[in-house]
Amino acid sequence: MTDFQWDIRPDVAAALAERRPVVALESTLIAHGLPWPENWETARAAEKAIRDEGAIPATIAVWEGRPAIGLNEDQLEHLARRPNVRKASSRDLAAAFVQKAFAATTVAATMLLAHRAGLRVFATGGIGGVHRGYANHLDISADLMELARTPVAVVCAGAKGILDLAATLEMLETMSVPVVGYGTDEFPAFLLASSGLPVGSRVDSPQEAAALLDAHWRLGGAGVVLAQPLPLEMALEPNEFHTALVRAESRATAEGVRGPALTPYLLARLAELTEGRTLKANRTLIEANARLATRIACFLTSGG
Ligand code: PSU
Ligand code: MN
Repeated sequence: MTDFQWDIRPDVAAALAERRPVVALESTLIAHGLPWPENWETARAAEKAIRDEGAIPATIAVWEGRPAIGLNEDQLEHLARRPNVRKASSRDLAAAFVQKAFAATTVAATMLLAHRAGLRVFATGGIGGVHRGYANHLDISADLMELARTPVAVVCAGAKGILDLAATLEMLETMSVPVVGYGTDEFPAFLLASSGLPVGSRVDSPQEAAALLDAHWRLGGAGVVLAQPLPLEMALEPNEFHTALVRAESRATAEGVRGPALTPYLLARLAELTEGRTLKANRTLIEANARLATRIACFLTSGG
C-alpha cells in the first residue's frame, strides 16, 4: 500500500482478503459529535448492527500516528472517553501520522483511509456541508471535496440541519456527486422529517443501490451520497429544532466559535436545548444507516 504502517484489525484484513463485506464507520462523531456515554453506546450499536447484518465493521481513526482500520473494544472506549482528541479531516492526516497523534477522522478523512484500505461502503449520521451564513463567512466542509474525488459510498441521513442544505446540494451537483434518496424523493434532513429539497435520483432496495454504485464507479465516478430519512416517529419538530439552532448559533457567534470547532459546538448546544432528543435520534439513524450500508456492501461483494 504505502510506506507508513497501517493498523488493520485482523478480522478486517481477513474479510478484505476473502472479499467479504466490510463497512467503514467514522470516529469524529464518537470523539466530537456526541457526549459520553452516548458516543460509546452509539459506536457499539453501529458496529453490532453491521455484524448482525453479516459484515465486519471497521471504525477508522488515527492511532498513535497510524491509520487504524477497525478499532478494538478498548480503543473505541478510549476514543469515546478521551478529551482533546484531534479532529482530522483529509488534509490533517499527514500531520497526524508524522506527529504520532491520536485523531478522530471526519467523513472526508474516513473516506480517504477507507478507500486506500480497499473499503467501498461507509455509514455515518450526516455529512458536513456548506454552513449557513457562508456569504459572510466562507465555511464549507472538506467532506464535499472528498466526495468529489474518492470512490466510496456514504450512507447517511442527509446533512445536518445546522447547514445550508440547499447550498450543500448545489455544490454536490456542481462536483458531480450523485445524491441518492433511499426510499425517498426528498433529501433527508438528518434529525428533521423533511427538507423540501429534491434528490438527484432515488433507489428502493439495497440491490438497486449497489447496482447504481457499481455503474457509477464503472464510469470512473467518485463518492456517492446515499441518504435515507430517519424513522418519522424519531424526527424532531421543525420549529423546536430551528429555535434551538438559532440560539446555538448566536451563542457560537458570541463566543467566537469558528472553523473545525463549530460543528461539535453546535451539536452539543442542540443536545442541551432539546433535552437529549437530538442524541436519541442520532443514535437511531446511525444504526439504521449501518444496517443499510451492510446490505448494500453484501450485494457489492457478491458481484450484484
Ligand atoms: N454529523 C454529526 N455529527 C458529527 C459530524 C457530522 O451529526 O460529529 C462530523 C462528521 O465527522 C463530519 C464533520 O465529517 O462533522 C464535519 O466537520 P467540518 O464541518 O468541520 O468539516
Ligand atoms: Mn469547516
